[in-house]
Amino acid sequence: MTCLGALTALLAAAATAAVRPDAAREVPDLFSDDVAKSQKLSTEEYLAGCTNGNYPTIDDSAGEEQLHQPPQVTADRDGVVRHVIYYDLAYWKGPSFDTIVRVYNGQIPGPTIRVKPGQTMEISLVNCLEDPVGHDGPAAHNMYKTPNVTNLHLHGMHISGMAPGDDILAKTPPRSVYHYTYVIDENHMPGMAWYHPHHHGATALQTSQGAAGMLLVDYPDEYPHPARIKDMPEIQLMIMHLDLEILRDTAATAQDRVTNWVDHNFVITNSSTTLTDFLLINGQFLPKITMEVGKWYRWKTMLSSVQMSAAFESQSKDCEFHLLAKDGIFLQDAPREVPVVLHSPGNRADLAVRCNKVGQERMNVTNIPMQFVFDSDNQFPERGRQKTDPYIPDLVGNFTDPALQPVILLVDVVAADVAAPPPLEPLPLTPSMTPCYLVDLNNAEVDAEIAKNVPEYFQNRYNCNNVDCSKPDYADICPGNDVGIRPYPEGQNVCYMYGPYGVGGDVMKPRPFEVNAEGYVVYINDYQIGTVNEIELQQARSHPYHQHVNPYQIVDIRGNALDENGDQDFTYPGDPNNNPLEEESVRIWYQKGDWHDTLQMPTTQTSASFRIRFQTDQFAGHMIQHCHILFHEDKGMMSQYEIFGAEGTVWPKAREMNPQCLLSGQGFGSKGGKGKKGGKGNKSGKTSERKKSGSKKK
Ligand SMILES: [Cu+2]
Repeated sequence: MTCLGALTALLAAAATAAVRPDAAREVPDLFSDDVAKSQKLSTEEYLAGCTNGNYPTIDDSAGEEQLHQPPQVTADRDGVVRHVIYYDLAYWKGPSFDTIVRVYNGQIPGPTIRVKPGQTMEISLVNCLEDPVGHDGPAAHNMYKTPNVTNLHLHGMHISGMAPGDDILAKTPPRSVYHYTYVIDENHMPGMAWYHPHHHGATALQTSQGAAGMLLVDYPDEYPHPARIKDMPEIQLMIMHLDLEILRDTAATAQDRVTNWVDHNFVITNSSTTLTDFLLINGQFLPKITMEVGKWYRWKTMLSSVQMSAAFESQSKDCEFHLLAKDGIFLQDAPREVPVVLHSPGNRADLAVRCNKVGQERMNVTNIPMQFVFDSDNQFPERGRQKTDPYIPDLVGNFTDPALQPVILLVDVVAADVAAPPPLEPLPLTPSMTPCYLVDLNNAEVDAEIAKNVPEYFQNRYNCNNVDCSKPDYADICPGNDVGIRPYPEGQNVCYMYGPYGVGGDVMKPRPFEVNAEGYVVYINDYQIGTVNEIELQQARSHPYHQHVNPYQIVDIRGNALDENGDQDFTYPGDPNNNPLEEESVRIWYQKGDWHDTLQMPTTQTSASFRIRFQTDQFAGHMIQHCHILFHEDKGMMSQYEIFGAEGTVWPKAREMNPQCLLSGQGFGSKGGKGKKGGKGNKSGKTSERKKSGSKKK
């Protein structure tokens, strides 16, 4: 029923981090057995499992308590992971105040869903909320809206972006059920993903209340990991940022009448802290874990934040962090010793951790400089001189501000009976452990392949600004435009990426996320399936770039020095001899060759850029991309690429790059052989005609 390795690890972890004994609510068991679970019920039957006004209380008011682990959901006997997610209200007693939240299954975070490569997941999302939906209609487009409409996104999974899979354009209105089916390929990289709502206009409001959970792709038994890695006790740490004051604005605009956020008076009723803006772990304020001295543990950390970035380190340096994977993809040079653990919103880290001195150790928030001042009237008032002092609170992407909350986690390091294990040996990702969609794309042969497929590199740049119809840049989105994009009223603050189509940021044409009567048609670029492609992420420090469906590899990191006037050169690509990552801990964390699905650069250099490469592997259709500051996404900083061609097509050269890489359909540990769709190149597949879309401009 469950992965034995995972179960062993969980049992081992149970001594240090108990599965929540006081779960706010038992999820109703609608099914008598696994066979019954495979059947779909009626909408009424699912809704009968909602709390229907009888809200549970989640009590996280106490600080410095033992960390709870979320409940774990695993596959049924037939290898299908089935789960019902109730999106419903709960009363949350926080460390400083109480409030009403919308959460998954009455818990913060939601249950951890565990799946293995080759399995299928069937998730029924039950929206227990009632009408009205809140602010809606054309005027609400690219604004905070419809807080009671929801959907589900599996962040970090290499799966189809089309229904009934990870289609984030699908909607689940109040009192309805949506059935997702996700097919996970045999060659899917085991690692960490997570799930959260992704209904445009309500993504930030919904996710930031605690509606999020971990999704772990477990290692198959055959995975050739050393036993010492497999047997490390696992500790799941979902770091969450909750800032009531920011959410109050969002809730007001969205006409949220369900929570009490709009009218919340910020009276501190609980005694663990007086902060109303804090980082929680698994919903708890400053929780505590216990570790035996010298023993290795597997920390699975992630940041479910809609705005703030976070970094932490061991205060006394008596705990070691060895990074194994980022964003669910194993490092080529694992384990990589890292002095600081870094997360932008949505990032995950898989770490081997040990503490070497008995006593209490603190995990301290660090002060990595990256400041970006929002000032939409005067875009860059301090261009090149943005190390402002005093620190301005209206920032995005800060990894910083230890003054806000200096410590996020306590570790009680206790004496152990057994001798400490020896240091970790190198754990390189061997060729036979690499899925073909993750082969190294960092060489000249690939350059030639890219040049063939992409005449011009696509440049991605994001921005937020007030619409100014006196400027020609805004012509396309102002009233009277002729390109089929909704006109925005003068002065509306809108977020966007730059266009035009197929080119991106080299021409200053704002392209907010757009719909029209025929559906979502404002693609920003298209890619042929089964090819390698490159994107330059410009001004990459300000907005974490997240891409659905296909993860990407960092192939270049560039910056530009300041000139004698203190101004920054905004020429792209930047200077190859200028690494903009000023801090050593940051340079260790972000390296050429690393894979990510969400990427932001902690630097003070405004014009710093990354180049990324990815394969358009297997999945045709929509590939969404957006800023993972979800407030920006809701305001339009989102777009989609179209991947055209025959579903199932893979890059034919992957096996030339790495003859042992795992093809689609080929499981880990299998001895060579062909996958079920093995070797199907873009020449052998039947190429579908590209969809016409009205607002495309080339
Ligand atoms: Cu952003």
